[in-house]
Amino acid sequence: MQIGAPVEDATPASTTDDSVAVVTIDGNDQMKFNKSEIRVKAGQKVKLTLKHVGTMDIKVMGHNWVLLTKDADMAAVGQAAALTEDIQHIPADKIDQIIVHTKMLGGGESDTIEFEAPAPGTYTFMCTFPGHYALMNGKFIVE
Ligand SMILES: [Cu+2]
Repeated sequence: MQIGAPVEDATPASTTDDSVAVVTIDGNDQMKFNKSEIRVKAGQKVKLTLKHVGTMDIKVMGHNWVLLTKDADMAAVGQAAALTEDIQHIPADKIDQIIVHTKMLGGGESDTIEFEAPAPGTYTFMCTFPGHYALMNGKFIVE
């Protein structure tokens, strides 16, 4: 290093590289997600935003985005979630089958979560609002 040379500004690490997967998924008043498949790469940080693009109330048409473990039983999680009193509908007795989840949202709301992509494989995502998982589910693929 030259003595007297101007000090260069530190270059910030790029945040637009492959280390972050930015994902947006919508849920609507027709009880549908707008994506049935989400692909990310192993080792990526996932920044996922769920948007409820409808107008219905959380108590009538709430949506969340719940990522299940590889060996989870979606129907069992969905049925347990329907029995929970809490509006979040995250069943305490099935929490070991859930990797990560957003908040439950009503129309017009959104929530962003960040998590590390799990090991490569195919996972299931779902909405745990009572009665929604049969229509509101999809594959989360880690390549
Ligand atoms: Cu839903």
